Amino acid sequence: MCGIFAYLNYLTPKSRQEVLDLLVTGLKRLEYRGYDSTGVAIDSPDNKNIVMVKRTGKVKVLEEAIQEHFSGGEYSKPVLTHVGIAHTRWATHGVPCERNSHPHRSDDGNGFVVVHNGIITNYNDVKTFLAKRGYEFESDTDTEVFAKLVHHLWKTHPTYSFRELVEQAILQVEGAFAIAVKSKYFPGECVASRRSSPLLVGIKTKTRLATDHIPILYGKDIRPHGQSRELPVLPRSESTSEFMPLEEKEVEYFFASDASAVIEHTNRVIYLEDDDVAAVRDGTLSIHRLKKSLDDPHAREITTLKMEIQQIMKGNYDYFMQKEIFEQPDSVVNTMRGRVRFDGNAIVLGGIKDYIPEIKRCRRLMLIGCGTSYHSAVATRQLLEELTELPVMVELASDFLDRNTPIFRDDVCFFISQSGETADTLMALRYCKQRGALIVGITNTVGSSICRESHCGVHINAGPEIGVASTKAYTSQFISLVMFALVMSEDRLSLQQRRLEILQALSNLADQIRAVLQLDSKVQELAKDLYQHKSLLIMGRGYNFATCLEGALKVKELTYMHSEGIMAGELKHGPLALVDDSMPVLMIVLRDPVYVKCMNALQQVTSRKGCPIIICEEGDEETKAFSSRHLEIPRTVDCLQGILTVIPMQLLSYHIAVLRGCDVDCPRNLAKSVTVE
Ligand code: G6Q
Ligand code: GLU
Repeated sequence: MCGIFAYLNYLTPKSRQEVLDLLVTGLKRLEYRGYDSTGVAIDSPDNKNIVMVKRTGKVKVLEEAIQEHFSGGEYSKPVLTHVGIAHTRWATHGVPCERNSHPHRSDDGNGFVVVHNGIITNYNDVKTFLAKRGYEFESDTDTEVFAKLVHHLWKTHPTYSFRELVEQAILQVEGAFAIAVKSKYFPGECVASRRSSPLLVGIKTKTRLATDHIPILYGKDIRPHGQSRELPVLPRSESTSEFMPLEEKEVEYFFASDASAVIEHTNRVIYLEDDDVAAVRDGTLSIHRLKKSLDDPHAREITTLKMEIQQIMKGNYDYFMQKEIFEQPDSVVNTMRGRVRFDGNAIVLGGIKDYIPEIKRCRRLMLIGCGTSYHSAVATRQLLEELTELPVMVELASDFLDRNTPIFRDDVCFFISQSGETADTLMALRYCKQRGALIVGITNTVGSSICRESHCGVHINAGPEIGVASTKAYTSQFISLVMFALVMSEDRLSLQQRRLEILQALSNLADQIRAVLQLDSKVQELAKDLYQHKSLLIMGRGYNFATCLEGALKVKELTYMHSEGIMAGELKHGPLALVDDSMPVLMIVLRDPVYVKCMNALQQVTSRKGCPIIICEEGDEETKAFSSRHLEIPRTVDCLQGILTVIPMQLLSYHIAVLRGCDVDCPRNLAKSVTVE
């Protein structure tokens, strides 16, 4: 996830300096979406070229560079019509550095420049195709192929319009993206599109628009995505007419990843849909579709925003944590995107594929992390043991170091960390590396220390997590480790049935997470019962033990209540003494191989007058009968249950924190990235 912002002023004089200010302010509003590097592109003062400024780090650094090099003189002279594009990056391919920052360009002459949000999953194929035609690449990003592809199409089809060139390029790329493109060959024009990443167009005019609808235009070259790798150029699209949505000519357009960047300029926006191509030419906006489907509306509506900036940044959510919980149907898909092929039942983890033979020969797997990241290791250990048939050790980084744990050259050590900067995890990594082990990083932050110091790794692609309490990173770490287990078992005949079952369940996961999120108001009611208590015990076993630990961590850190995750098998060895009719207890009892044992634990609790809240499977009347308070979750394969059971725990801790008046996004005494031991 990152931020795209583009600004087009048509017959509305603005100096380049003003344009740059606008672009920088737009980026600042989007910075919460991703912030490892930034960049802008505007026309050069002689209008013959495109000037780009890029910086690693926050928008502030870019702003300072712009103030230093691009103010005064020619930059303060007004220009009637101009296009500027800008980007704040959250790297997925290539470390954060100036070279990898957007905009990316098509050639030395900056013919076409592109800002992109998301991932182009077939970028390697496109790169190979273009490399054969003489294109040289200067960054490690997936994005660069897009700029060069448009350039290639422009060279081979000189009569195509800017919009048609971008359309043709879009037809050749796979993955999730929002893009905005600027070109020195098409001054005053901007083309933008999206597929699975948000993008909207803000419209500012002096007087009210004549219409609230922009009709959709279709080309005739209707073809499903990704059919061809040979990049044949399709018949040119034939859109009948360009629609004039405006009564007057002076107009300003804003293309942005979300409304927070445009609201201070205009409240009139069009939310683009997947595969819409929005093009502005001669001040006229037109929206085109690559593909016609029966239920398409005839027009895109101009919506009037009624929200404040602060609200929009968090969407309709009150807190970033809440937003991140609700993003999980998308973030889990992003983790799998371009890696899991549900049609062919194949999984490719590009970042570790060359190391798989070495990993298969190892003596044991070690999973090391802290806090929530450690819990993702606990959650997937059983499946890793089953599918890799290797011993799997799960370690808290601090304890692992305290013990001077023996490590051997044929160990494979996974370091799991959302930030990639946690000091304990990083030191454990260095300790293992010195002893010759293979180091695999599982992080959410490309270019972080753990990323850089690992031999290979998996980027979880959950998008930036702002709330200190980790939520979507946990479910994405979980899925990354499950994907690794699936890769390791690819050639084991005896495990094929099991693998298919898991793949099938992965394909349903996003919908099932959506269904669990529907429990929100029910969870809120439960929070009302609990928030004045001092303690909450969370019990479960097997695949759900990790949810108990993670749920208890969430409750502790957000609500400052005591909470403990208890392995149900251990109840009678001590914790049962805590249970009475007033102790709040939550139990996870699902229909999996440990169901009978969980039912025993449930009976032990209820016979001590405990009145647990039960998380059980939809329609499981027998289990529900044990308590009047339950949360039913959809059925999935045992090893993925932990993803569905942790979500009610995230919601519960969130609601209790709100009821107790705690600072949800920044709990006391905690920091997002723990860079001290
Ligand atoms: C939990 C916290 C915390 C976090 C650890 C490890 O809600 O976010 O427990 O998981 O501090 O952080 P990294 O995953 O960034 O290494
Ligand atoms: N995949 C692109 C990159 O790594 C875009 C990432 C983003 O959304 O910021 O540069």
